[in-house]
Amino acid sequence: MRLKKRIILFFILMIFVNGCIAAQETMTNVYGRNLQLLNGKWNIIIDLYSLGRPMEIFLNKKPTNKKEYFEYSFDNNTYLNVPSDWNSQMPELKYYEGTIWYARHFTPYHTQNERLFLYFGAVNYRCRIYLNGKEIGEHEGGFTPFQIEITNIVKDNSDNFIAVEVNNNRTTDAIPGMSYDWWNYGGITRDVMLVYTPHNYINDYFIQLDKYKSDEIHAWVSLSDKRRNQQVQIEIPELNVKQKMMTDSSGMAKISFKVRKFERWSPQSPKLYNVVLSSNSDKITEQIGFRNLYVKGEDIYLNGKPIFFKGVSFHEEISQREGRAFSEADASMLLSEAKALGVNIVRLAHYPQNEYTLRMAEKMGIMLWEEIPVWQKIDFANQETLNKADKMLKEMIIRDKNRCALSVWGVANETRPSEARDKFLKHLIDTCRRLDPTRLITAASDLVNFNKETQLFELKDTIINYLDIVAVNKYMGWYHPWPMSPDKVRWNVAPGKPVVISEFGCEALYGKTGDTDVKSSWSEDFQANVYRDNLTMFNHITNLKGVSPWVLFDFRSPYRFNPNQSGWNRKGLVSDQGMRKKAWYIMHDYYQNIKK
Ligand code: GCB
Repeated sequence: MRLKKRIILFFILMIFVNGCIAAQETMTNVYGRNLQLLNGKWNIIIDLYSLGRPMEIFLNKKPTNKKEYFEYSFDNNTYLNVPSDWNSQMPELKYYEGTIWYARHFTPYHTQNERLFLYFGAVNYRCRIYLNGKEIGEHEGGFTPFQIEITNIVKDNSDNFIAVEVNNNRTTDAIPGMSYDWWNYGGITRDVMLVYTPHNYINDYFIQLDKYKSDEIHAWVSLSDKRRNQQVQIEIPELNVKQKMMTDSSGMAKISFKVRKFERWSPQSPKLYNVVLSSNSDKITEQIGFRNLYVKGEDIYLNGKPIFFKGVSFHEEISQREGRAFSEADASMLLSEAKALGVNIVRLAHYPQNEYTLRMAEKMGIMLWEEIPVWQKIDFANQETLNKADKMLKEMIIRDKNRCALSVWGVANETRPSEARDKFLKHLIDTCRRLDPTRLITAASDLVNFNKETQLFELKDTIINYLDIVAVNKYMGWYHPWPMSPDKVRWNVAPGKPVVISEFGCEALYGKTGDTDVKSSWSEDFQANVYRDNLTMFNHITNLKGVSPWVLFDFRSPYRFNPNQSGWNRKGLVSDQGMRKKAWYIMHDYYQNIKK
């Protein structure tokens, strides 16, 4: 009996401890809040053997008498910029995978009327947070935000010490897994901030136009205080909208209302409206666009008209700097080059990118496809891995669901059918539809193959039955030889559904010339020819509703050992130094000639 009691007590304690330690669900629109940025130079300790935790270096002890000494100190004149990866900041960290401790002091300007949260835009890959010597939270997943409430533990208006233990070791149970075709940049790679909110604050909302109807807006707003009968108001001043609603017992208020005469968001005219949400204790503003988006038969419709996705992908990387993109200026650089190519959509490869990038894309009239890094070779049979993927998906949707430019959620890239994989992806698709029934869902597949009997390209993967758009990565002329001349190739892939070519292309070293038929030349001419051939093939894919070449910029990859690559994936239409290759002009012309 006593033992039973003890076991129960242990579990209660565990629930309590875990409940305290895991980071909480993030608030939506953090940049619309009262913020104190903690960016800048942080002291660091490079902890190759991960000894800092057992040594409790987060206590930041200093000798208090002549006999005392400690084998660490953060007052070591060693700094890293936050936000940024660590690899690009010190030559000795270029290939580093392991643990680095970040630490700094801060003083919050906090009053009794407010709650205070620590918010991290992203830390790659896992981290633990310590405030004034106590562990207060942890997070796993390198590309999504998390927050920890510190209202009752922070020292108001005085000095506080924060330490963040960051580790980017690759593990089999992680997402992504053990190897992937991009650089494993470690560190605190996005903004860190203190967020001040009222006690009962608007923690989440979702406001959008009906999927089909052009005059009906749906909105729900959730307050942090989960009580019924609290009044919430939504205003769109430019449209003379002022709607009041009441919360239910879960603290959520819902409403649908008609709006006449307004401009829908589109790539040609990316109109956004100021939306003001208020409750008795809180008020938050942001810009939101409205558009209809759905799939009917083999077509994708934007605002009631069929649209062709003119796409491109990029990693969150500035090639010239050999580092992670992390600022608004970086977002502008990446998106401007995409816009110059003539795209109407960007596939954010292969993970949620900075919120700056999404907001800027929306203003520039670029639709978005966003995905979580379920990128090949994931441990699909592992329930823990599924839990992680599910959490990442939620974190991404919570952050970005109000971006009307966001058109497609991607749940996976190039996975092989199996019972475990199917269960895993179906679970993610269900989560996606539950949290956001409006967006189009896809998963990129590389399983389109030539069937010698039928002489057709076919795709055998039942997961496509659960998707709105069937996305295909196919490198004809590069990884796969042509079985016949490109103009003779015919596809029978997912009839009745829209197909998008989510990757195609070939490697080329900028400035290299060569014969168009010599693959090993790594020449721009060979690459240009591969593009011409693929575009010829696309003309004959009847349900093709979009293409997205891989990739906009040459990017760094530990995967690539050819001397022409030496650590770079050279499939960029633009080189690592920002020079456009011949294939860029072919793609540009192709997009110019598509009117939809
Ligand atoms: C793919 C992957 C992408 C790679 C690309 C390549 O299929 O989705 O992440 O970088 O191929 O270059 O091989």
